[in-house]
Amino acid sequence: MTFELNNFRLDGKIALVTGAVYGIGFALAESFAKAGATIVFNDRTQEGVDKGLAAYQEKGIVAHGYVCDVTDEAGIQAMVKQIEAEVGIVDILVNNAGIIKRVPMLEMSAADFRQVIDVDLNAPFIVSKAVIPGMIKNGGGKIINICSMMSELGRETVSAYAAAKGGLKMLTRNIASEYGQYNIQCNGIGPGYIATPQTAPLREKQADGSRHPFDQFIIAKTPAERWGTAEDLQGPAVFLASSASDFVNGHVLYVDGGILAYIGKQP
Ligand code: NAP
Ligand code: GCO
Repeated sequence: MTFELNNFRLDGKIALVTGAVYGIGFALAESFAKAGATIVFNDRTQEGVDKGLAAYQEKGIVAHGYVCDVTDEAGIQAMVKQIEAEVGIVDILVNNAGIIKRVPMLEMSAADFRQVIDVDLNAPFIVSKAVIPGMIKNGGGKIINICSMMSELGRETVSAYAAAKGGLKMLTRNIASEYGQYNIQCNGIGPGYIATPQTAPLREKQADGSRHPFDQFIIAKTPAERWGTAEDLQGPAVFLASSASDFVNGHVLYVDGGILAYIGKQP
């Protein structure tokens, strides 16, 4: 295929971004809409869906919102069938919905560990399984799994999250391996440390007005010397959702300001 700038466009495509009422999911959906895609998203509550619809409307985006918990396999199967009937077959799936529990492993209950695995790893399996048949029927599709620095690195208190995101990297490679023959590309995006509600506790100002120690730590570990923004992820996501990446498969694209390449600033 000869290169055209239009290769980066998403016109006529239907993109499902899970958990995209705010945060990274919302930013990715916004960029997909700017590239021409029709946006579909879900949240666990009608209140969340309504909040999301209003937020998209504020950006001039007419999105389609569905109430569904990504861990509910029957619910996801029904939601995807409803999307296919009401909007159309999903061309692009972003498995974005995710949680984290920051608890020292010896203090973490097995139930909490399982909940993180359920949302961050089992759910991408469940949602991918629901959309792949339509993609095969459609002649292809794009799946983007939102991985993490913790797909490569560990740190104290995030054992469940790292196990899930490490597994999500391998699920990405396996979907790529199993469904590449149907012109489905499955890749990951590995964000660095991004300023969203999920990381707000790590950036809280201290009582004396100083920066949170973890905030200072991340600045020292990032060559770009800043936290990422959800907008930093938009270009890489549009690339992986577009025909410009049709021969990129099973890859995790780290968008981390250089963290994984860097030993860290000398104190
Ligand atoms: P966030 O601000 O906490 O947003 C997470 C989203 O997922 C929310 O919309 C949440 O909806 C939704 N969600 C959670 N559990 C769900 C479930 N069971 N069913 C449906 N939706 C559910 O997180 P974020 O920072 O935007 O992160 C988004 C993704 O990027 C996550 O997978 C995260 O692990 C990953 N990530 C984040 C960073 C970072 O530094 N922020 C870096 C690397 C990777 P509710 O409002 O209903 O809870
Ligand atoms: C943490 C952070 C990280 C980020 C992200 C980094 O507690 O270490 O929440 O896990 O969310 O995953 O890529």
